Amino acid sequence: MILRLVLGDQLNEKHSWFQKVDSNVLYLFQEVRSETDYVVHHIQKVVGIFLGMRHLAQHLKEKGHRVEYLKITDSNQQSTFVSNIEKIVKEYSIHQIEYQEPDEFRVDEDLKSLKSLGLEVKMVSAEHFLTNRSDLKEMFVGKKTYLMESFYRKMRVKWNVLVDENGQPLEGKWNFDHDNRKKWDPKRAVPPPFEFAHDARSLLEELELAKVKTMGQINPSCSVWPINRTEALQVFHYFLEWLLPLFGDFQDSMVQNERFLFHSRISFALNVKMLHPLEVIQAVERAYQEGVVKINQAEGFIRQILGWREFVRGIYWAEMPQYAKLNHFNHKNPLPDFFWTGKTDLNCLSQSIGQSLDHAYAHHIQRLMIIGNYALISGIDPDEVDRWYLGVYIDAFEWVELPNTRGMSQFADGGKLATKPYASSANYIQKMSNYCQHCKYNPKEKLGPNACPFNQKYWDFIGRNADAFRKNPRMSMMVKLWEKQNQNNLSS
Ligand code: FAD
Ligand code: DLZ
Ligand code: SF4
Repeated sequence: MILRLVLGDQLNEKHSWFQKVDSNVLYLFQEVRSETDYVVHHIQKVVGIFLGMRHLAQHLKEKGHRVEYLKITDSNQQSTFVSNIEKIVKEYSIHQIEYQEPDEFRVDEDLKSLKSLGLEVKMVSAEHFLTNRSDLKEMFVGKKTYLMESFYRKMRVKWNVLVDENGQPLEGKWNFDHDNRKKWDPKRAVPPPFEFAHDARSLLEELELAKVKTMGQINPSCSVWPINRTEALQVFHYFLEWLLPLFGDFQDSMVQNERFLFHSRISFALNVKMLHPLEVIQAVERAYQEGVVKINQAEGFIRQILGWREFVRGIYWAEMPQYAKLNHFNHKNPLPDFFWTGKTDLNCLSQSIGQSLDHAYAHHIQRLMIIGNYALISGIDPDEVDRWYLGVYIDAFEWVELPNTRGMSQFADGGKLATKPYASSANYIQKMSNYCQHCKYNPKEKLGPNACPFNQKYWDFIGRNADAFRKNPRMSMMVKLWEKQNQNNLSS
């Protein structure tokens, strides 16, 4: 008998494995402590994954497949993937184990150890990504840094997306970012999020019984996160119809009490493979071809998936395992307690962390320019920052979380991924959001009790790294400004 593993982020009912029923194949799903406990996860993330796993297992059973499902409360649980597998191998006289390429280095290493069982062990494609693990490394061999834009152009040509028959970009440009990112219009209404009635009550009791430690809030009967392909497609189609036309315009906006704005919320569905990136990209390209959206909206969205998503995955596999230890600035400060409660007077942080804890979601700019920016300029240890990001977001899996957090946001890789640190004072936050209007601090003040803490922390960050930043053409201007301020302070 063949044992096939289905991991919690491999919920792809369209995988070729499932297209033929074979009574000699046993599919194994495992709810295990090694996965619930490697960080403190958001409760909505654990529930989303477990409901998704349970749904796919049930769907496969109904189609006639043989399925073994280990629940977190089962008494015969061995608590790690490998120890459970060893037990099942004996129980079912398994002669071959197959698994889909795992997305995490840690799990990849664990599953390699299955070879020691003396059976045939085969790793197959997860049939999801648009690049192989090693493609990016090969593309940038001998280079010190990776460049998203050149990678992205190659991907556009390779997958024939928004290019003409000569491989040139449609409408003459590869990147339409300059046409996006408009100022927020306060009179504009945001469509409500698409929601599902899910009954998570018995699962929540099981998680409590098993004493799984989690963070954040959950509504046990209603969720914005899909748990199967049908629901994932509903979220995506809702995005196409109601949100995509304004996605690019307000991509970087941040608005008091608006959690999702015009973002798609498909990252969870993509990362657990309920949706395929190419179907999403091609649907958006079609919306452009049919005149439903302009090129800037379509290209801006496609770049995130065809470009950034594949790019960060390539960096993960090129740089692991050493990437997870990098700490370029040698930051050592602990994560403030308000990351776990959202309770702080800094309104932008209270909004962004608060919604992360309430919904397991914040959009890109909140993650980068509010929460990540604060951690960076405060000198917080990237290990602590990583653990928080890996736990709190519904879409957080290490292959995508780590390069975004440790690399792009904390610059802990010294610039392999980003050409400069994403650090800013209150100036940027005031420009891109209305958070400052609801805050007790003054974004314009640098000193005194009402001064926004982002200002003091930002200039301190520039000052303590002045020597290094002077050599970076994208940062040297800020060092000059910092020197000028110091001179003025000395002479006043
Ligand atoms: P949209 O804004 O609608 O974008 C569409 C899709 O593009 C997303 O669903 C996602 O699949 C893809 N995408 C956009 N930006 C990125 C990016 N930088 N890297 C990879 N894919 C991208 N994304 C995750 O999926 N998991 C993470 O753990 C994660 N951690 C992040 C940490 C930090 C510090 C930052 C700055 C970004 C992180 N991102 C992560 C990227 C991005 O914030 C999320 O993909 C996005 O907010 C998900 O919401 P959405 O589906 O509404 O995205
Ligand atoms: C994130 C997560 C959690 C919380 N629990 C499980 C689990 O119990 N079983 C499982 O198969 N997967 C889980 N996951 C997702 C895994 O962390 C993910 O499948 C691996 O890291 C492979 O990338
Ligand atoms: Fe954030 Fe400062 Fe603006 Fe307050 S004033 S919202 S702390 S940037």
